[in-house]
Amino acid sequence: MSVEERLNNVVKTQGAVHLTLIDPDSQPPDTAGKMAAQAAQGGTDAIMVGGSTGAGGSILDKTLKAIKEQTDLPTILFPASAGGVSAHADAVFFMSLLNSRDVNYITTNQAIGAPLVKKYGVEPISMAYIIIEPGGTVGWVGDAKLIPQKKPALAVAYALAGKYMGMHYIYLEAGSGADSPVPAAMVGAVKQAVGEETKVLVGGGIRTGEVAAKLVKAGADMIVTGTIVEQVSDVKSKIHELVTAIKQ
Ligand code: 1GP
Repeated sequence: MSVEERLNNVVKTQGAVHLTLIDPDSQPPDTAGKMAAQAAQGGTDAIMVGGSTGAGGSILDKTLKAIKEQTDLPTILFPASAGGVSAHADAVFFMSLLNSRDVNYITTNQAIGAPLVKKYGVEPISMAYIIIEPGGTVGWVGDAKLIPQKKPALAVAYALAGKYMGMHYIYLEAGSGADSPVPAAMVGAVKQAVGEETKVLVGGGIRTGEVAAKLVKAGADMIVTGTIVEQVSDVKSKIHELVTAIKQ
């Protein structure tokens, strides 16, 4: 079964997926492996690996290897550029930053990275990446024309464009460590527009089970959390809190 099928199956049977994002730039590979193992014990469904800066090359490879050694969970690349492709991952969120002003983040990095994805045999999962205010580092790096929190219709328009271009997943991103996550009303409007088959991921600034549950209730199929894993001492308990809040 492909990683995409596996995730979609979790949505179908458990109501929602939880993804743990690990930034290779934030800790040594062995620590990343231990964090992933604890996240697995807490019930997360897969490990995303990537970051806006300093997340490529040998540090990326070593981080993935350490995660693979310590868990059986699928690993999914979350690349900021073609430099975020590694042969050691199971899958890659093959994204286009639809609301970027810079063609490099819409198609050029994708073209540079695509032959590597093929050569390495990493499973591509097509994704529309849409950055919402405040946007954080990724909004700045990706030169995104940030979607205002109070303009759900703009997020819907981009999400539909992604779906009509054939993307299976839509990622609504508020930016890592955002003060406020993507509003539930925006998530609901996007999910209603794209329908059941297209999966909606939400990330950026989600720190509690309560917030995650609200977003899933509004229509999110998958919740991504990253920063919180770096901040808590008990990763397993925090992930357990998030996972139990969003699953049926
Ligand atoms: C960032 O959406 C992800 O790309 C996760 O955000 O680090 O705030 O959990 P956090």
